Amino acid sequence: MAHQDSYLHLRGESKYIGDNPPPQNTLFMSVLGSPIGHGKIRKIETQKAESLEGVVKILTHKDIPGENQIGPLIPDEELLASTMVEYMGQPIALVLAEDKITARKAVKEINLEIEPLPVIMDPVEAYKKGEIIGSPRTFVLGDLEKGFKESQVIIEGECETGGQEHLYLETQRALAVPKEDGGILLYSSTQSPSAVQRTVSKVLGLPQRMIEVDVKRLGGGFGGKEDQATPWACMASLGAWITKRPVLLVLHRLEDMLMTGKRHPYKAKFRMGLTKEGKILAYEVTHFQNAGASADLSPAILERTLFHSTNAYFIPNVRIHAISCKTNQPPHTAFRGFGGPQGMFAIEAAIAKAAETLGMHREEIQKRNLLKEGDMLPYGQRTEKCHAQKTWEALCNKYNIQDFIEEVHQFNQRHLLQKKGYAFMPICFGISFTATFLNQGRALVHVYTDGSVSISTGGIEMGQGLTSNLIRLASSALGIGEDKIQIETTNTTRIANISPSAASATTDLNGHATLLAIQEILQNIKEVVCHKLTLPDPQKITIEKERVYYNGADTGICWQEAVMMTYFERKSLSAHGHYATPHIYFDKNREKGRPFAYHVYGTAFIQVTVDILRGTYDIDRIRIVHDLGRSINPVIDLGQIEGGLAQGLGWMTLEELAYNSNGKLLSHALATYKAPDIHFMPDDMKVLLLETENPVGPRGSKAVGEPPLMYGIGVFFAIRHALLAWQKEDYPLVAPLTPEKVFMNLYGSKSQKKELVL
Ligand code: MTE
Ligand code: LUZ
Ligand code: MOS
Repeated sequence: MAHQDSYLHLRGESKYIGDNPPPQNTLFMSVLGSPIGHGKIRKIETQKAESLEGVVKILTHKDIPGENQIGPLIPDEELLASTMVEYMGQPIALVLAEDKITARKAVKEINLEIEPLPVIMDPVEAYKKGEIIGSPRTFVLGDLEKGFKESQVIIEGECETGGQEHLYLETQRALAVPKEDGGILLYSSTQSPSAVQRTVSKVLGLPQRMIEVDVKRLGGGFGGKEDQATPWACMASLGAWITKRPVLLVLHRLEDMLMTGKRHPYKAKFRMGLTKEGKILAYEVTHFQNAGASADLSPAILERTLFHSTNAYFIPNVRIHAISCKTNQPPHTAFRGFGGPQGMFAIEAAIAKAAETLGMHREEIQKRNLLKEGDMLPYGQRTEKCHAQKTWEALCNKYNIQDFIEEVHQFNQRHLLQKKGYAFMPICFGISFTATFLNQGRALVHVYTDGSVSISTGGIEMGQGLTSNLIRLASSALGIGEDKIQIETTNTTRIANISPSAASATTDLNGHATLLAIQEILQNIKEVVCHKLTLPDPQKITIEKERVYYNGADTGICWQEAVMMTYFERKSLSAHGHYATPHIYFDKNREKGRPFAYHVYGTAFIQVTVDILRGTYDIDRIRIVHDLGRSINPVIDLGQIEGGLAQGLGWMTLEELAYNSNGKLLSHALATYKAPDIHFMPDDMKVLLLETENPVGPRGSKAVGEPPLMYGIGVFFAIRHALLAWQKEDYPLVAPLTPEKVFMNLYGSKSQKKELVL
């Protein structure tokens, strides 16, 4: 089954907010962001802008009828800045105009007087000044000091990862339409309709029931719309509530890149103790998260960093410490992996350093310490159905990796101006929201009298293929064709209190809920059929290919007839399913529990060639063995693996957010921010979907959305490996490793560099 939207997408026919002509009388909104990174607002003068022809109204914090507060976890974020601005681009005022161009023009005519204050861009500097968000967290396993005492080698070091722009194709946007009762019908490009509903209700001072949020699909979210679709929806709603006219707000790409938060940059300090054979006995790490100017989801993201700090390895003695640091960058937010990748990068960096100190291959240490069945993770959960070693071995055997490694060594002996490098990258990613209460999903299923089916869930289609997965699951549960099933928009009046479509758990939660609702309807149908045909046991009814069987024998009744019978018997053909992931909990006081329903495992092999003259590089080949459970739809899953991988590769290599010292983002356009394209991906790429058991997933499937991103981390160490083949040196463990940085690593520093002699 192809991706449900593929034909529409390819033909450019899929609809997004703002694609259809806006409703009559619609006003266009434009946002004035702070021109500086930190300062005290002295004056906001709007008269001149307001007098422009076509401008209807200018809104500031004073126009907010409810609370000027949108922080999702900690109330530390204003919708519109009142007295202080804390990052460049922070929204201050809104223009409502009869057309888009006038709205944009008027923004420039608003006069601001802001007294500048010092800007902090570095998390460690913020930490030293006491600028932290929430409380630092610490996970402990075993006895760290004892582990270090028993170690034969101890290494320490520092590493750094950069931020990442989400670069969803569809920028942030919302259309707010006033309803007759004073409420708002809101079309928002959000991963979290209930977060939008909740926050708009707070900002407008209206009950949640008066805010209806409807989402058809997103042109990508990648975490960037888990929480940060909310402010724009609030702004459009504020405009609609005040003017009683529909309001459309669509961010320009430049505005989106300047104003929204990104993946959190991190710095980390680590210490690792090992035996001479490479067994890791102790690991200590402190993560400094660059949270930006307000909390947003940072505390939850910090938590996932803690959970994933030992990646796919068992380490008996561990101390993980993590601090969220407040800086003058936009509030950084969810991004595929949600803090996990940053935690995993640090241990991979430590292993690289350890290997270089011990004179071993990195993969020897990786392999020796891979998780096994029943191993204890630092947060108190033991591995169950652990496939860390299995995916590693399957990778080596299936793809003859040893041959590639030979090839790399031989190539490096023969070539001076080019060096090859490789890296293995195992992953272990926990599936479930770490905030246990979010692990719930709901579905509303209707069967119409013609036998066609309508399904609403809390899940959002953002390109990841949720719609296709739900259709597949429903079609096989009902025993009817995929063409009979329709997935509706996600709407807060049909499904309430929705958890964000995030944490890779959308199909798990909403798929299970859909299956529960379907079971309830099928029960009614089966009982009616048995009653009508005077058969004793409804459980013996099955439906396959739209025909009804009893005990395996055709009853002569088809799906649609069974549906009609049920209707005439006045039994319900609709049901609401509610699913909550079983057996998960976490005790934050002890920092122990069983937070994840299961883990996803996999191993990647990445090989690169570095041009030693220019610092440029190519990815030669990638091999991946990925643990998928029983795939609902391999085409979708493969797309997720390749897409996630590409994003991970980009994060580690090309994608660099450059700020100046005043907090201005310099790389705020696609001319200056380079994301990987199809040419950057290796021509030679193979993925093996390893079928494994997962009793917890719908139809035995496993979540796939985020984990593959972390395979991309391997490319950093593959490039480093090639650099080491040129010259052994303690290269900085700083990502992204852009071609410029590679060049500077090769020739840039004052230390004695090997001279290139031809
Ligand atoms: N794939 C596409 N095409 N577009 C997206 O926005 N988001 C990613 C991933 N894959 C995303 C995507 C992120 S961050 C998550 S959490 C999951 O999809 C969310 O969907 P799922 O829970 O259905 O996997
Ligand atoms: N969002 C969230 C997430 O609120 N909690 C999580 O654990 C999570 N994990 C991944 C992505 N988004
Ligand atoms: Mo994904 S970062 O959980 O939206």
